[in-house]
Amino acid sequence: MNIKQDFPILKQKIHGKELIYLDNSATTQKPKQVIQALKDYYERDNANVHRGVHELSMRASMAYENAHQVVADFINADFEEIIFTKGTTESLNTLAYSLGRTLKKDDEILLSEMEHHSNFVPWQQIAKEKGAKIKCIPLTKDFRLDMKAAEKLITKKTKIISITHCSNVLGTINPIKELAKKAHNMGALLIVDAAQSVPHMKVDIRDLDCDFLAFSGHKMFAPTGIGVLYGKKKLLETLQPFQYGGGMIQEVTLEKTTWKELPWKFEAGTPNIEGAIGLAKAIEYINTIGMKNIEKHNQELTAYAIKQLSAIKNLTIIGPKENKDRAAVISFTLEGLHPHDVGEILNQEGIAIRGGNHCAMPLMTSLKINGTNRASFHIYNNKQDIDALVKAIQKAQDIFK
Ligand code: C6P
Repeated sequence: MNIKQDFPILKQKIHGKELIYLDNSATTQKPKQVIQALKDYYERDNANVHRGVHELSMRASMAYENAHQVVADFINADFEEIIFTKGTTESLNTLAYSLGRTLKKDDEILLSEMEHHSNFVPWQQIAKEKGAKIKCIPLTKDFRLDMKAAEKLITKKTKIISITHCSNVLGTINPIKELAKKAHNMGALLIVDAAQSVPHMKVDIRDLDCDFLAFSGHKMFAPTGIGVLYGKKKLLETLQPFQYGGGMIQEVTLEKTTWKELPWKFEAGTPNIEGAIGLAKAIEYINTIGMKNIEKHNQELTAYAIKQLSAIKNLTIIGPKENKDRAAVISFTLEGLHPHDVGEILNQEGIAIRGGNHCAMPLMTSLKINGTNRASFHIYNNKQDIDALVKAIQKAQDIFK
């Protein structure tokens, strides 16, 4: 199967060189199947959803509802438990606002040092408002969560634990099942930031037993502006909506308003219909290749990349070196070179990687570094891409010698 052929954008040259796209943790490229689904929708079915009895509105509504079911099946949830948002960031902010309202002074929210700003700042802000406290699980020397420290940090005061499933900087995959058990033993809720895991591995919310889970469509071949908030039905039923408006109302009187049933209660306003349709198509695309095959391909590439990069002089990998519980995200620093300079040289070679703090400043502080370069792989990458990366890094080292 030549996967690269499914991605029209990859056919171009950058600065006269074949484009090698290694910035998949930022966003993935879109296969022609997803692009075609968006075109078909606008050429055939475009209408607002749940607001008309005309043919187009019914078609759009059916496609939009079907997308909820496709996502539910993908992560082993129920239809009512899938709320569409504009991405992981909005999903986590929704929780910080809705769940945050229930917090009291001196309640504790447990995060980790490797959180993305989207899973850090919303909690920090709501904690400030409520007089609650933020605690952070530190890292071990091999870039994993310090579970011994976590054990001590999870107490009766802990009300919410919100942790990334996979670090967007380190590639570390965290022991969510273990954290869920510890959280529930203390009566706390476990939220999972799955922005970097759902696109790369089978995620089953019942197996993980998390209470909420957030992810973005654009990191898994779907358009930007569509994301998911999964929540256990019994918890979503008790939560207050984050936004109010059309589409989520059962009845409004001068005195009070009642909400529609789940998931619509949390989807105020005209939703991102094309995004939802694109996400359903992207999941169909993933299922056709098979998540197990994707996982295997990405693991093999990661192992190869770690081996090749480790052989480069003055290069330090910032993340676990072994392949177990680690994803296709490799951060590295180069002695004496600024990540942006490296990124610029690689760009001249047609290679797209990311450099900087990756929206994870608390992690940079904990590691005592300003930033890293980061190469992240997906299904259309191959060993030749990694060989080209290695060559370009060596060129950057030669230039800045
Ligand atoms: N990380 C990266 O290059 P949004 O932007 O809402 O789709 O996702 C936010 C987010 C939340 N958690 C994690 C672990 C993430 O990696 C991201 C997005 C991108 O690493 C853009 S900063």
